[in-house]
Amino acid sequence: MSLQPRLVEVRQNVLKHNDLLARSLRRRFEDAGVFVVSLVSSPGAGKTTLLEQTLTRLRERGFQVAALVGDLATENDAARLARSQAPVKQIVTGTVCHLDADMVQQSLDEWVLDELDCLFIENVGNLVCPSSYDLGEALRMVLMSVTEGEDKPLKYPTIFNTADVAVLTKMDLATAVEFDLAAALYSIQSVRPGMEVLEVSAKTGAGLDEYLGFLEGRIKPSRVVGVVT
Ligand SMILES: Nc1nc2c(ncn2[C@@H]2O[C@H](COP(=O)(O)OP(=O)(O)O)[C@@H](O)[C@H]2O)c(=O)[nH]1
Ligand SMILES: [Mg+2]
Repeated sequence: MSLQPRLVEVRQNVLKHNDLLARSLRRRFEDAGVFVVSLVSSPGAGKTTLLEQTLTRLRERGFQVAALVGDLATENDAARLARSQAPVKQIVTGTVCHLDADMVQQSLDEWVLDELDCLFIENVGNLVCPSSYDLGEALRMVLMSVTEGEDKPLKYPTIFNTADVAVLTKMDLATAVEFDLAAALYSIQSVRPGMEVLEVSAKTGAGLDEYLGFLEGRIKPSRVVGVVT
């Protein structure tokens, strides 16, 4: 027997296990009334910066939010996100270039999901590996910063195809890097026709109200328990 078919078989088994677990996670999240959002992008596109703002502002608006964050090494991002006062856990993946449903499930042990309105999962910065792993999320957000080049969706179509919404980040730098918005939108629509695209700057706050409105519209309004002061 050649080695190639065995490798394919193992990969299919891993994905099948992940898909089954993700399906049960999704049911668990739905039963608990938790809206789960994952963030995927290349390293440095601005996931943690936007997520810190998201957690802070949703808390101010009365939502109970929490976050899981994956990285190959360091707990740096968890420390940054914890400044929002939301519960945060870091998943250190070692050599693994993506989160999987097992990692998410294990991280939920100490949390009471019923008490949450929204759980965010920041994936490892990578435009390839995360696309194959369902985490049981209700919404997958792919971030693309204006400094990365307008053709990234054409080069990495799978991550855009598996996402539900695209967020263009660092819009405050658009002019400086001669970002071509029309070309970027064309790239996104080429691989995922009809995809909703939001434009934000976590630095200046531009676009954040519309972005938060988009999220709020998807988090169950019945889960709002009052404004946190
Ligand atoms: N100018 C600008 N810089 C940003 C913005 N968002 C993030 N950054 C910077 O981009 C770098 C990477 O951000 P980070 O949130 O760590 O990205 P991540 O690796 O995707 O989590 C940091 O130096 C941030 O300060 C933004 O909206 N505007
Ligand atoms: Mg990060």
